Amino acid sequence: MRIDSLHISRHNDLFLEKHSQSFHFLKRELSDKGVDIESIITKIQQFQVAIPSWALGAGGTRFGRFSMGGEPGDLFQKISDISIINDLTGAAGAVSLHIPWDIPENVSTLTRYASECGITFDAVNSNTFQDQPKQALSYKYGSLCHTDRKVREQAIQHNIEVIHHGEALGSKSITVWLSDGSTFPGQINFRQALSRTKESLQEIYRHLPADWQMFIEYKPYEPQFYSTVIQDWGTSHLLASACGPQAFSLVDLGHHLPNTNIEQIVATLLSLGKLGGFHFNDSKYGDDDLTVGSIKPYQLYLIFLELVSGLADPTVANPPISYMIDASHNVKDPLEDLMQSIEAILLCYAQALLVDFNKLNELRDKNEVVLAQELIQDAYRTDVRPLLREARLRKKAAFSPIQCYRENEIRNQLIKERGITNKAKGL
Ligand code: PSV
Ligand code: MN
Repeated sequence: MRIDSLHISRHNDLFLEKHSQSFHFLKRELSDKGVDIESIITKIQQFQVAIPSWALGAGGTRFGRFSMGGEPGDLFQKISDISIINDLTGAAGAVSLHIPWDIPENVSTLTRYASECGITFDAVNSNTFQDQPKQALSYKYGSLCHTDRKVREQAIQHNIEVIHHGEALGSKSITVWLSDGSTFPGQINFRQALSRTKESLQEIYRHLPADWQMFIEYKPYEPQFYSTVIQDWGTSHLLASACGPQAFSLVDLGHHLPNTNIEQIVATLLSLGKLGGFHFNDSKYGDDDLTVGSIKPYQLYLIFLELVSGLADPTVANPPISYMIDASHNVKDPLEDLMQSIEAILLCYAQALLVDFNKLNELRDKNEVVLAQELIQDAYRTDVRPLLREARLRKKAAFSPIQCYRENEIRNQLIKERGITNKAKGL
């Protein structure tokens, strides 16, 4: 289903007067500080984050799964759900597919439908962390790192097929996340596993179309609990460099050990020109995949400071970053949760855009610790919600996406349309 633009404009009308007051108040305040508010609004309007095809149903844990009803049963319905999020927020115009969870059948009808919905195809994701029903060889002991050449070849072939699916849809990148590693000391030879993984990735890279990028994720543990072959950004960078200029590292916020300084990793990868992709989520303990900004919003802001200043720095030769939300959970309506994540991302982005980085660097050069900290905290403590609302109103998206979603009883309509018990594929 699509959301009627009339419903959005009716919703917006209710807020226009109040919004105008708070927007103009903030505009005056920021203009007095020398902030170019129009360029910030344009940047907010342009910011896009892809939605994964696996985040639209109830996520569940290994202990249970609680559906909210009306889950999308196929790829068309998933794209339709993303178009609802995009119509309401104006910031989610792309889908990221995980294959084989979502094998695109009837490609021409699918791409036509997606374009009618205003949705494009972002990175395609391969899956060699699960065995599929008719698969010849098992990934129980790894895929690209496997000791058996035939298993490695099967996994390489799968990645090549994923690239072909992506080409048919108009994707321009593949994301590789491996669960390869070991659960007990002594299980694998670290050096050989790394070297086999490198050779396998290089083979996949040889099949990458000239205008494509390959993103390599890292993760310190889970589902393997003693070691993972690509445990950290350094290993991911080493492998991306060994593949070539079209290969990059991907930072997933949940893929770090507690207290890791992720913003510094972002800065380092940017200075190497090797930050390709970003998976947003939040975590309290491990790879919790919680709503973005729900646990550590200040960390997210510090990351955005590095993204904004790094990408604006003419000495940094990094391509545009591919952003995606990689969250999943059990207790919320996923569409509402994704809209909360989008809001959290844009808030930190807007706050980072307020910072005068020339001034910040002057303070840093003079070792003005207190003033440098004050400068970044001042931006973080600014309520930039009127800027986000203004950006949405100008795009004809909703003043308050979640409220508009509720007013229009979208979930109930989806339940009527699709039923209460259907289950989204994936995970
Ligand atoms: C792994 O934890 C991960 O972050 C990778 O991006 C996967 O492809 C995704 O989650 C879905 O399992
Ligand atoms: Mn991820």
